[in-house]
Amino acid sequence: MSTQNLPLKGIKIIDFTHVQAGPACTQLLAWFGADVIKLERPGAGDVTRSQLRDIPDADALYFTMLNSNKRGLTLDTKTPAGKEVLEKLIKESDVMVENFGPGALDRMGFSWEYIQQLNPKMILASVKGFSDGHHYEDLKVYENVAQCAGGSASTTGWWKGENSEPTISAAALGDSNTGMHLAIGILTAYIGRQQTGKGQKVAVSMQDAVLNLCRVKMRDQQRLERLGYLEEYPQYPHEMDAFKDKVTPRGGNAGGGGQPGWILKCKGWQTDPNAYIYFTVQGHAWEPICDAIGKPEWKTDPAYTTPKARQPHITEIFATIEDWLKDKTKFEAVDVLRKFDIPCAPVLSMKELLRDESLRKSGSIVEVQHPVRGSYYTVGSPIKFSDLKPQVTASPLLGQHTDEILGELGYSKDQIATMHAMKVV
Ligand code: CAO
Repeated sequence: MSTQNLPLKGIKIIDFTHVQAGPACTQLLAWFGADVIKLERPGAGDVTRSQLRDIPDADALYFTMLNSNKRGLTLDTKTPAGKEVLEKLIKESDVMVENFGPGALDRMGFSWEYIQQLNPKMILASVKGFSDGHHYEDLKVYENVAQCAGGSASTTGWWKGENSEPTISAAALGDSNTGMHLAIGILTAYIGRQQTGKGQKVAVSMQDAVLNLCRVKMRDQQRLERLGYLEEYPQYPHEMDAFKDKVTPRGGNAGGGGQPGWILKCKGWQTDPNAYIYFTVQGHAWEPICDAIGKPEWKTDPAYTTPKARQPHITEIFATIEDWLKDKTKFEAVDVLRKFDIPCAPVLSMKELLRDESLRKSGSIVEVQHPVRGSYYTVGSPIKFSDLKPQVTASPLLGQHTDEILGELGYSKDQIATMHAMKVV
C-alpha cells in the first residue's frame, strides 16, 4: 500500500464483484485510496484467478490485472454464519459493489431493501447486462454480448466483402468501460450522501455503457434518416446503395467525426501486420498535408481545396499518401507528419505498447511484484493528478486478509478458527 494520503482513504468498499466489469471499477477506487475488500467464495474465488493461466497454480494475469490494491476475504455468504459476517460488514462499510447475474443478490437474501435496513448510508452499486425493467433484464451478459446489444458491433467493421459481418472491438467496451461508468456513479452517490446523509442504489447496464460510447453512431442514424446519406462515410458518394435502408452502415476505418481518416500502409506492411499509421485529413490542415506529401499543386486545385470537393476523391487521396508512405516506417512517417501538425499515430502492437518507455515513465504501464507470480506488468492509472501518483500493488491471494478483516469486525481468534473449520471462510 502507498504511504501517500490518498483522497479516497477512509471509504470502505465491499467488492462483491467478479470477472471484469465490477473488478475494474473497484480497482480504480482502490488505487485512489479506498479500502476495497474483495469478497470471494472459499476454495474457489473469482473465476478469473484460474482462467487463462500462464503459470501453474499462480493467479492468472486476468485476475491480477483487475484486482490490485485490494484486500482479500473469503466468505460463503449462503451459510447463516457467512450471512452474519456480511451483515456486519455492510453495517461498517460505505459502498457495496456487485456484478452477479440478475437476482443473485436477492436470492442470497441481500435485497436492496434489506441492505438499506442494515445501513441506510450504504451505496449499493451494480452492473448488469441490461437496465432494470428492460425487456432483457433477466439475461446474463459478457463483453461481446454487450457490444452487440449496445450498438458497437453493428457499426464496427466492413460493409462489403467476405468479412462484412458485425464486428467486436478488442477494447472492453462492455466490461471495463461499464466499470468506469459505475465508478463515476459511486463517487457521485458518495458526494450526494454527504449532503443527504443517505445512501442510494447506483446501477449501470453494460448495454447503456456501450451505447454511451456509441453516441456518434446514434447521431449518424438520425442524420441518415433526415438526409438519406452520410457524407463522411466511405460509401459516399460511390456506393449510395449502402444508405438505401437508412440503417447506419459499418464504416471500416473511416474517421467517426467530421475529419476523414483511414489506416494507411507503411514500409514493411507486407510482413508486419501493424506497419500502418492512422492518418487524418483535418480540414484546416489541408495545405500542410499537401506540403508534407509533396503535392503542392493540390493546394490550389478546386477539386481538392474544400472537404466537400475532396470527398469524391478521398480514396485516391489516401492512395497517394500511401504511395508517399511506402519507403517510410510508421515511426518515420509520424516523425515527418508531426512537423506539419497533422493528427496521426502509428498503429502500435501490444508488444510495442508493453515496452513503450513513455508509458512506463508516466505510470500508464507499471511493474508489480506478486508473491507467487513474481514480477508482471499491468496497466496503471490512466487518470493523472498533479498531487497524486497512484501506486499499484499486488492483488490479494485468495482469502489473504480474511483473518485480519474478521478481527477488525470484532471476531475472536477462536470464532475465526471455527469459521475456518466450518468452511464459512
Ligand atoms: N458465497 C456464496 N455464493 C456466492 C458467493 C459467495 N461468496 N459469491 C457468489 N456466489 C453465488 C451467487 O449467489 C450466485 O448464486 P445463485 O446463482 O445460486 O444465486 C452465483 O454464485 C453467481 O452467479 P452468477 O450468475 O453471477 O455467475 P455466472 O458465472 O453464472 O455468470 C456472469 C457470470 C458474468 C454472466 C453474470 O454474473 C452476469 O451476467 N453478471 C452481470 C453482468 C456482468 O457483470 N457481466 C460482465 C462480466 S465481465 O465479463
